[in-house]
Amino acid sequence: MTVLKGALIGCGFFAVNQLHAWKDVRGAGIVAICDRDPERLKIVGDQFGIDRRYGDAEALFADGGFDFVDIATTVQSHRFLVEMAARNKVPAICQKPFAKTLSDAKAMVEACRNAGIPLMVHENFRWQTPIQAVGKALDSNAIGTPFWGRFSFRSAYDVFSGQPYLAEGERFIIEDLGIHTLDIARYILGDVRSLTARTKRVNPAIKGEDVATILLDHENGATSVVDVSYATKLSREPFPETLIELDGSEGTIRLTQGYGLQVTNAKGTTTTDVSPKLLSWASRPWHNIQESVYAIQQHWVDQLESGAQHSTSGADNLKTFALVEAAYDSAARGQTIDVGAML
Ligand code: NAD
Ligand code: 89V
Repeated sequence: MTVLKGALIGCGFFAVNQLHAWKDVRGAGIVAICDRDPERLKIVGDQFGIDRRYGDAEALFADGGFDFVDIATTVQSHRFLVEMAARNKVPAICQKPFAKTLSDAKAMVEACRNAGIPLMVHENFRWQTPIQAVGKALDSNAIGTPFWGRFSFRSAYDVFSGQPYLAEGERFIIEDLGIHTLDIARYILGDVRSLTARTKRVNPAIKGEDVATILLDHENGATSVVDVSYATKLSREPFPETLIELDGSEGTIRLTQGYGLQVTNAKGTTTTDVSPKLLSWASRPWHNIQESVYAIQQHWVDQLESGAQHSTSGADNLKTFALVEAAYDSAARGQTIDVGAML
């Protein structure tokens, strides 16, 4: 089997998961890393035994010798680095949030399309084992036609210790976490016609909103609610589980805390354990996310080999990113936003 060579840019908090996952992925490996912070470059280079190290992305691309680039920096550099990949005709993966604005995101997709290179957004939450299980149950027609859904992520987990920048932005939960939940809602119930949102900041120590409630009108006529909060103190902390409720013409699906999948229809109720695997390098409670990192990276390689579209291609992610922008716009103006008109 051909082994694709990858370069990874941005050796911070989350990239460590990506590098572990690349070691497990069939058909690819990371041969070079880049970070403008020499300390991170050394720590990560030593940990994963990668000798080709760069402090500057231009120098990395100038040296070349890799088949794809995995951009794991924070959002400020995404457009710059994706366009650099396009100029160098190197297929690219870019972490979420894909861009700072929808117009930047559209320009990035256009640049890669013009360069003829595949572009995938590392939108990994839809690849979580429990989310895939919900999708499969729905596809098997277990509950008929879904007409209502709820996609919920409510927690008081301290995300700021690992990712201090999350406390500093004008925007927080929709841009960072709700983006995943909105993507799951699209993945399960299809694209969205219009959206209405309300936001709040409960934690006085951060700048952005930490609570959001979003009502989605899906193109297929279903209605769903995406509700996300980092201000919700529960007896049993659910981080980082997304809980799902779906009502359909023939039954219901519930993805409950602790990774239980309950399907009820005319045949009765079945309950299945859909827990993610604890990979050798993973740790609880992050293992659910960590397994999905492996899954999306394997998908990247599989689709490159077959020439098929990626599930979370840049073009697909524009439709998720539009929901993020629409949610902020709706909350600011107190109005329902026509999402189709933004695309
Ligand atoms: P981080 O700040 O810990 O790491 C980013 C690294 O990129 C830093 O080491 C920084 O020096 C480097 N960097 C920034 N700009 C650069 C440039 N132009 N050239 C070279 N190096 C550069 O951030 P993080 O917490 O690892 O987050 C990175 C991205 O991953 C963010 O977009 C975040 O939203 C995303 N993330 C995704 C998930 C997920 O499940 N998909 C989870 C956590 C974080
Ligand atoms: O997925 C993310 O981007 C992370 C976390 C799960 C902690 O919100 O920031």
